[in-house]
Amino acid sequence: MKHFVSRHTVRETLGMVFQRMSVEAGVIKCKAAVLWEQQQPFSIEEIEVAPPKTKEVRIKILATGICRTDDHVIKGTMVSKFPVILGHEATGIVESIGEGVTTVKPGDKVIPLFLPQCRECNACRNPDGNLCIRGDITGCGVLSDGTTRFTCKGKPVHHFMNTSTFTEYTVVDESSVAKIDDAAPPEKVCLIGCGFSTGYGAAVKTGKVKPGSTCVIFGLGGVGLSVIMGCKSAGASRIIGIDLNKDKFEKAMAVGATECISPKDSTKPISEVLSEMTGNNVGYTFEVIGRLETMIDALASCHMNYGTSVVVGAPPSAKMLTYDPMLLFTGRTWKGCVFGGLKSRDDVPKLVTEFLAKKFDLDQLITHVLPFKKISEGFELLNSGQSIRTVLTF
Ligand code: CND
Ligand code: ZN
Repeated sequence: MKHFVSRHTVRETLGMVFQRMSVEAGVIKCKAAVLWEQQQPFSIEEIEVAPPKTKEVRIKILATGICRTDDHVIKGTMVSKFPVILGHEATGIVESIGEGVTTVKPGDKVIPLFLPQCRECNACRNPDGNLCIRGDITGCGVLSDGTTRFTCKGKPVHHFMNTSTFTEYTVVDESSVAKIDDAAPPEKVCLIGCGFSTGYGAAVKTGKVKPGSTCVIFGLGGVGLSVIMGCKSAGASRIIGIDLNKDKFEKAMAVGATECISPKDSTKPISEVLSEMTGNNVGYTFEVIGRLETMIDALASCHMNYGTSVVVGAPPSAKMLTYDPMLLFTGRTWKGCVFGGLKSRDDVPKLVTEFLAKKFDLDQLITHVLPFKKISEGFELLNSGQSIRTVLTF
């Protein structure tokens, strides 16, 4: 009997040691959509996610939206290192935290932030700035210590824009995560992680749209529709949506556009069409596509003297613009913004609270909800012009 007890105790003790080791090692094996190379389909792989290092947070993803920016990497119009885990518009739960993390704890509902807010750099300290120095807009694909937390088949896999949400678990810097209200529905508020905030902020914060003004939005995808919602909430009296795909018009009208046109409907330049439609009174234009030609069209379409044009669409990498400087000489303002000019850690929780208070509706933007493993179907829906936002759930 004594012998049995002691053997049992040894086994128990060993079990406890192994358990402690696995907690200390802390590597999580889970599924992720890995993009091994550009122009290739996603491959759902088992990956290892290392534990969060100092000032890092490991997050279990609950829902993630598909944004055109992810597709820019697949197509090669946005620079990235490969292999990579894309995705930057999500909701999750904090699984564990690294040393020194004070602003979130395990169990918190959070939104990962593709634009961090360190609260220390010049952009963070300036009331008008938001492009935190810790952001990865050049596509390094690593966390702040220069390494990645993802491994697949023995190879390191890169991060994407500090977030990487097409995975069951991710690791982000503490400056790239915002705690949100626990009551927020994950499959909806994930859009506050990119599409909604980018568009809405571009109108209210960057464009500073004035009540009674006329606004024109080039591109009626998830971000463009969110610009419309921002223009409407700022009190614009005329909101004109522009898209080549007329199927987008119905949704645009439903979220606040007063009329919609296709550039194909006239042989005249779109700036002339808009000038005629409005009696030469377009106050604000927004380019929400990511094409050089439409950036110039949008600039030329706002009033030559007091108009403001905002570049929201992600510019194709390594491409240059040539334009007539007279467009600016006469007084137009030309701006751009990342994440709608918003300060991510401050503004994301506020927008979630406003959503819960029904100040705006995200349902209009979500056309499809699919299980995570159907990610490729989600991208097909985007590329065939059928979806606004597809949300993947885990
Ligand atoms: P999505 O592709 O859903 O929408 C673009 C819309 O533009 C579609 O409805 C197209 O039919 C339409 N379109 C395409 N070409 C033309 C054209 N020549 N003339 C008129 N309409 C056209 O994209 P999204 O809404 O997800 O994103 C829009 C852009 O915003 C995209 O470039 C994305 O990368 C960028 C973006 C920027 C930021 C930021 O922080 N600035 C954040 N997220 C996305
Ligand atoms: Zn995005």
